[in-house]
Amino acid sequence: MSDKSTKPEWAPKDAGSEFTTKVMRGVSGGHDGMPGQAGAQARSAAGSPRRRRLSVDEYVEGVRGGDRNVLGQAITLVESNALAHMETAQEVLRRVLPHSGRSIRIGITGVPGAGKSTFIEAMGLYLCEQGHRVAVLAVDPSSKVTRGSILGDKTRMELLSRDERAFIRPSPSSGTLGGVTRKSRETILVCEAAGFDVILVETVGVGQSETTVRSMVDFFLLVMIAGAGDELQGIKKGIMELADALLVNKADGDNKPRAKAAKLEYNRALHYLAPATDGWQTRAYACSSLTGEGIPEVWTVVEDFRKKTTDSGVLEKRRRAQTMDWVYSMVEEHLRSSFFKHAGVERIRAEIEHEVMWGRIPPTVAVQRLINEFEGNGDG
Ligand SMILES: Nc1nc2c(ncn2[C@@H]2O[C@H](COP(=O)(O)OP(=O)(O)O)[C@@H](O)[C@H]2O)c(=O)[nH]1
Ligand SMILES: [Mg+2]
Repeated sequence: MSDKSTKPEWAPKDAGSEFTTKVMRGVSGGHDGMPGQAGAQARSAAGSPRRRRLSVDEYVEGVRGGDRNVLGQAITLVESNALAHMETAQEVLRRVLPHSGRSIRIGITGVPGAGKSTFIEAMGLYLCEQGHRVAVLAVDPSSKVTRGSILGDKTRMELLSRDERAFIRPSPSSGTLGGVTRKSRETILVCEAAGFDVILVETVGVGQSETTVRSMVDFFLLVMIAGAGDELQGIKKGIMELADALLVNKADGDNKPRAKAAKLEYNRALHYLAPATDGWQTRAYACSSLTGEGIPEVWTVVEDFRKKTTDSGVLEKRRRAQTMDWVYSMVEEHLRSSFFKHAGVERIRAEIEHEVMWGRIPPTVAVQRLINEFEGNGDG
């Protein structure tokens, strides 16, 4: 920017002193208000002090041409929370959208240590050999500045990350699940436009992230280990009911018989559960991500799923519903944030909270007063 002021670049040109936000020099595109630590890492890794910002055309052509460097930058752009980037990001997304969607999106969940990352590497390498192009993303709502535990995983996906046909992207750093969700969904679209035909999404955080990842993928895989009790694995009926396949991993060495037994047991249990996908029976399988045994069979299951759900129209219906969910969850997120940022709401909040906590007004009255404030005067 030629403007030497420290006003943020998204401020209107004639903005006066009401814009109290200042831009720190030398910091470009931080994440969630964290002055770009991730960006700084990326820049030093790339060995260049500060990249020239690309034009929309350059982003789109780079992504479509499979330029990994530009793809990485495009994802950083859509992950950015800076308003100045959002406009470009949305334009890039709009342009790549017609080229997206031509992939199978697979979510992978399971407790830490189950072997998700190891499985992804084994599956990813197998798929690359089969001529596929594989993008690996992680969704970790708990990762804030450090970009999460996937950093440790990346070293485990060493072989895959060196493969030209694969692309590995760690979790976007963000404080909110909603933020992470938006970014991950948009990242999926960008990867698809770049020609990746298999998208593997690893849930890294435990708990809330399963439903989130389920809501952005076609096929959902629950990775488990034999021997550990179900409770230990955090496996609740609810999570099993989200899965299109259960995979007992580490079926190797001494553990092999136990893994086979666990597979049978899960298959029995699955009879009593509602399937996650219409017209598809969820089953348990066993594999070893270490030896690769059973990995091709898992892929056969995914292909079978894809064929069946494509023919029945269930896949398309799911994707349309997911897109609409996405729209409304973004609307909700927007409303929530404008509510809490609203000047009037901010002004009366403490007092109302106090009154509710001390039992002076019922919660319904508190809600009414907050909403009246929010809707009544638009000075926020
Ligand atoms: N024996 C055996 N070990 C495995 C297998 N898959 C993963 N592991 C090991 O289990 C540990 C956790 O794996 P990781 O992929 O990081 O699990 P994640 O937390 O679910 O991503 C690592 O030490 C892996 O080497 C497998 O199929 N067999
Ligand atoms: Mg992992």
